[in-house]
This record gives sequence, C-alpha cells and structure tokens, in this order.
Amino acid sequence: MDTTGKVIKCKAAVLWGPHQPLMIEEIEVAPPKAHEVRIKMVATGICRSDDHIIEGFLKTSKYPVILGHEGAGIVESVGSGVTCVKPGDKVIPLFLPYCGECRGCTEPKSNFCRKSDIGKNTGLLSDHTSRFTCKGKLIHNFICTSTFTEYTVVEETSVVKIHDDAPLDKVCLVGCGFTTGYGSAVNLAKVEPGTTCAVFGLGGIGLSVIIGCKVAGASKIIAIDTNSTKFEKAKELGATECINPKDYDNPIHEVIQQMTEGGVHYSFECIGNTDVMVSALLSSHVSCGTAVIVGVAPSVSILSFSPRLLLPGRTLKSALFGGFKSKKCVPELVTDLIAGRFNVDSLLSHKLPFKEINKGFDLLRKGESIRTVLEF
Ligand code: COD
Ligand code: ZN
Ligand code: ZN
Repeated sequence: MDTTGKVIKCKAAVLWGPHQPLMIEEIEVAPPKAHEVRIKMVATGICRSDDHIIEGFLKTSKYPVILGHEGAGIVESVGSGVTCVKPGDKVIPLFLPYCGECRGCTEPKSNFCRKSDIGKNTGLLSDHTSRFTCKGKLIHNFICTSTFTEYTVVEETSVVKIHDDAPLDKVCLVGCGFTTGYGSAVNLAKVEPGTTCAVFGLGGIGLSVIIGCKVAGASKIIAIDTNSTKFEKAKELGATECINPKDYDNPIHEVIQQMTEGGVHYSFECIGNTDVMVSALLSSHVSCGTAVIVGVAPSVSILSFSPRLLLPGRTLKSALFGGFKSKKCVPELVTDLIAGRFNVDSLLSHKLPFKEINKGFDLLRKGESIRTVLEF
C-alpha cells in the first residue's frame, strides 16, 4: 500500500518523563513537509546519551519525546524540494546536521551546524513543530533524529544516503558511537604512527577510539577502565596494555606517566566524568600531549584545573561526532566498513527486537553490553 502523503500509524518507544521506562505506544507520523524525509527505520543502536536523558543527567529535549539518534533505515517518502535522497534509498539519520551554509558548516575546522538542536533543546524541527503525535499529544523530536520508532521524519540536512550494499544492522553504529570514537582518534586528535595513546572508558565509544588509534598506527594504546571485564575486547581491538585504577594506590595519571616516560601523546576521556577528564589531561605529556574530551558530562558540571597544566604546551580539545562533517564522512565510513578497513562486529554485543528496548537499556546500565542494536 502506498503510504506517500498519508499519516502512518506505527509503534514507537515514547519517554513520557524522566526516570520512567520507555513505553511502546501506537503513534501517528505525519507525512514529510517540504525539505523533509520520512524514513522506515530498520535498526537502531542504544547509546549512553539516550540513557542520560532517561536518567535525567542530561537536560535536553522536552517531554514526551522519542529518543534514539543512532540508526539506519530506508526512505519511505520525501517532501517537496528534496534532492539528496529518494524513496527506497538506504540512509543514516544525522544527529549533527549539515546545512552546508552556516559558519559551522563552511569553516573547514568546524562541524557544528547551526541547525543542531544540541544545546538548544527545542525538541522540534526547524518550523517549530513535530511530526509525531500520540493519544492526541505532540511528541517531541530528539536532536533532529528520533530513531526509536518504526517511522521517523527528519530534515534533509539530517539524513544522508549510504551504499546500497550496506548492512543496516551494523552501519547504524556509524550514526553515533563508532564515528564519535574513531573520529576522535583519526580526525580530531590526528593520532600519528608511532605515538602513545591512553583511552579512559571502554564502552562503545572508548573501544571505537582504540580502533582509530590502531588504524592510525599508534605504537602503544593503554586502555583504562574500572571494570576489568572490558579488557578482553579492548585487547582484541588493539589495546597494548589494560589497567584498572582500582588496582593501584597512586593516581592513575602517575601510573600512565611512569609507563610512558612522562605521559602519552594523546589521551581520550570516553566516560563523561570531570575527574577523569582531569586525569586524562595529567596523563598527557606536559609539553607535547593532547587530551581529548569525548564523554559528555552532566549538564551542571564544571571542569576545574590549574591553567598551569596547559602552560608548558599541553592541548585540551573536544568536538562532537569525532569532529567530522556528518554528511561527508558517514557515507565514506560506510564504504570503508564494507571494504573491510575496520570492523564493528565486536562493538555489537547484543541484538534485540525493537519491542525489548527497555531490556537493552538494562544491559547497558549493568555494564553487560557494549552496543545493543534493536531491529524493527
Ligand atoms: N574510570 C575508568 N573507567 C570508568 C570510570 C572511571 N572513573 N567510570 C566509568 N568507567 C567505565 C565504565 O566501566 C564503562 O566501561 C565505560 O567507562 C563507559 O562506557 P559506557 O558504555 O557507559 O559509555 P559509551 O562508550 O557508550 O560512551 C558514552 C559516553 C559516556 C562517552 C557518552 O557521553 C557519549 O555518548 N558521548 C558521545 C559524545 C557525543 O557526541 N554525544 C552526543 C550524541 S551521543
Ligand atoms: Zn550517541
Ligand atoms: Zn550548517
């Protein structure tokens, strides 16, 4: 049945308010307006940032909301004026949009498009409305994507066509976790061959940083986590040493300094903990080290350290999505993945049917999963 131009009724996971389980509800998804695209989701990953909103650590969006920002699907229909994709195309929604016109898009070193809803937290599309309703209520959109639904509507600036052969259950990770970590190593830090790296936090993001450090040719990759069960995967992906801060009496940055003759070239914080951000800074070499903050700290946090830590020449940097311009890098990374340049299989720890989404969040909270991919 042709659904073009019609309202679609489908199932979605609705978050009615913080600290609540997601509810599988029947929702209505309006047809795409001009420059919008309606997508039939095929797979979506559960990212820690979605959990932060459920748990109320991150103040973002408005409730009720359909979360999810790491997914892949097939275009169902397009609104007028859309030329970048057509019905039937395999696509990845982009939580970091690319309009191609704003300062964030035109500056070569920036990737933060002004159309992003991160920090604005309107929970709406550009025309200040949403395409979702449930039980007569407006349901908000989440950072330009909302992938925890059988159908979603995004703006053309928030979607990109990918290779026809892409396995959607794997490449959905390119929509956030893999790209954020991998890009932080190869694009933001620009790790060079023969350098030393330290990666704090071995979830999906930290493990993707390790993949990037290895592809870039780092000679030493130290993996740090308070949960030693994460070490096996870290080693499999390229960590040369794994250390647990609980096994040492002295602070972990001192241990890393001793292991690396004064500190690593590149350190990465992939947890979202401000104390660990300072540890990562101290673990980087005093005059040639770079610390990269990848994790997102709770909205109220303040990072506090002496500016003298930077004075001798240390660098502290951060960016969303590995600093990549989303529309350009996502199709390239998908093609690289198909070509076998890297492998995301070991990040994909669990697969569940979409309806078991709350079980997927439980696995993440218990530290048992790396990435759970939900299939529709
Ligand atoms: N010291 C060492 N390891 C620790 C500590 C500590 N003090 N505390 C926790 N850990 C370990 C945990 O055991 C766990 O293994 C790991 O840190 C964190 O992993 P996860 O699985 O919780 O999280 P990830 O890998 O999914 O990472 C998510 C981030 C925490 C980095 C989160 O902030 C994020 O998704 N950042 C991406 C930034 C971004 O672009 N966000 C916008 C859309 S996501
Ligand atoms: Zn994410
Ligand atoms: Zn832009």
